[in-house]
Amino acid sequence: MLRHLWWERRLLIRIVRYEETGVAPRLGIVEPDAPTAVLELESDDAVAVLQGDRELTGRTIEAVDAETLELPPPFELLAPLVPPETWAAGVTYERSRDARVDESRVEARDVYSLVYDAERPELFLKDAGGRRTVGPGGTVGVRSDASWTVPEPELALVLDEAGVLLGATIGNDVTARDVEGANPLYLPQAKLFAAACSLGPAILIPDDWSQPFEIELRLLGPDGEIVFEAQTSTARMRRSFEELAAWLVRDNPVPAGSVLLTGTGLVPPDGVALAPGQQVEIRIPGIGKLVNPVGAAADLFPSERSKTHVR
Ligand code: DO4
Ligand code: MG
Repeated sequence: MLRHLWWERRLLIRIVRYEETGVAPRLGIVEPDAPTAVLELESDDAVAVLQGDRELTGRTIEAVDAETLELPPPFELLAPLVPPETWAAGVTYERSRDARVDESRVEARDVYSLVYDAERPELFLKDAGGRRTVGPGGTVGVRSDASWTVPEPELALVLDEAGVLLGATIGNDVTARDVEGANPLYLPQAKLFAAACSLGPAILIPDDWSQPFEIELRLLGPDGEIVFEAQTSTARMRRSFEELAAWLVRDNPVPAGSVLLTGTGLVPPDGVALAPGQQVEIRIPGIGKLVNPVGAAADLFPSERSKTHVR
């Protein structure tokens, strides 16, 4: 099933964004039949490209790897777009509900069970203007006042202003679970800090949104040892992508090109916490592999990480 999905999805269009030293970022299409060939696009407007503006310049760049889509120097792969807003859905998988109930240190644990079953989903703002977001290879952050930070591998939807699904990429909703567990009102502090979000490596334009996506997580230690690995499928989500997008844009002027993370179904065991020196790898067959080292959030303010900031 997995291989079948991969085969079907590899023939679909994927969009990447990259820069060449000293030149403004460009967009490219990964050649469906040759998954390391990046065909440069005339347009630098990701929404227009997702909506069909796909004129090519004629230049091709060979990626180093078909999954990470890493590019050779002087090119650098960036997050596939700079979302004006990045939103996230929460508690869309049973695994996420159970983990949050367990982590809660106050008598508010019911909120997670209630929202899992409710008609209205949990939706929260994760970032604006890409200020807290890094792309492929960028370092994701761990806040200094948290002791239990985890990666949250999620399918990320790119939306137009009406909430129509334009494409899908990989997102990491990095979360300070001890901050979240201390009190649900601390959610913005548990979720928003320097480099708390990662997107990439490509935006896939699926031809059938009803097909589930497999999501694989691997957390590697400083010597490359596997600290944790697991996989899930969006088939385990309690809500559909369209349902989440419709709730998000209801009476809410979300700009085109905004991203909606769809929730995590992969939660590491309680003893596992992100730490500088580790590396997070998230793979979604058909989209690619998003790889990010882990560092201290305090060192990752936009001015200090201009190379990795989504820009
Ligand atoms: O309610 C807290 C956030 C949940 C979340 O981010 C998730 O389920 O992915
Ligand atoms: Mg999440």
